[in-house]
Amino acid sequence: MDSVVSDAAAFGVPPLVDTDGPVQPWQTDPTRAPVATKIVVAGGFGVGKTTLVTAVSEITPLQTEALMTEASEETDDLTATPGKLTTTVAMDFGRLTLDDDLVLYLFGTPGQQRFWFMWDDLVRGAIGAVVLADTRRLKDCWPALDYFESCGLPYVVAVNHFDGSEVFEAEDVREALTIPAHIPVMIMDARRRISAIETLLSLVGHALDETPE
Ligand SMILES: Nc1nc2c(ncn2[C@@H]2O[C@H](COP(=O)(O)OP(=O)(O)OP(=O)(O)O)[C@@H](O)[C@H]2O)c(=O)[nH]1
Ligand SMILES: [Mg+2]
Repeated sequence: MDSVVSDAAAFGVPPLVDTDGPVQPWQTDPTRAPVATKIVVAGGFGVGKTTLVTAVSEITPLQTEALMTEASEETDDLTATPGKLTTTVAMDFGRLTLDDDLVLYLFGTPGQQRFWFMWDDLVRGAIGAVVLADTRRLKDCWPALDYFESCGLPYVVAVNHFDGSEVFEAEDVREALTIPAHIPVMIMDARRRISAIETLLSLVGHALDETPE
């Protein structure tokens, strides 16, 4: 028996296609089954998680940004990112097709500590995580590193150099965070699509090395 997809095509039912973003080859060809993978983008508060998902997503990303008010002055330190007006209160969601039939579904975590309880749900089924780090606030990424170490999820570390921050080599950051040699650490600009995609590719490669089946 033919697949449900080709039966639907025989009855003139259009294939399932997003109305948003460019149509990908795997969306219109019923013979192709893309490999869908889930990736988590984590790290401390205001380190560039939403920026990364937005920069690479080929669909309009789902965002759950809330305006920051004086009420959070005591808990949210904006010294490093004075221009930041909003914060993620649930998650970011975006999609990126690599090599035509590898589809990455990207889930950005909320950075504020009071929303960390959501991480357990966000990481379920993920193949790996990108941990973003800002060299001015390196300790802010420790909770994410600890979290992925303890749950055994493969991760890479991506250093997001903010304007005016001192520029470090990836190996300096590895040493400062005591990241084991087999885990990729790279310098990235979350605002630049190509740079962010390189990070995601590195994670996919690392996740395959760690869990080849
Ligand atoms: N210079 C520079 N600025 C960046 C970079 N990435 C993000 N930003 C800026 O940093 C600010 C914070 O970015 P967000 O993407 O909202 O950070 P976030 O990690 O999602 O923040 P929360 O969800 O609140 O934890 C924004 O104003 C971005 O424009 C970068 O690579 N370089
Ligand atoms: Mg965010």
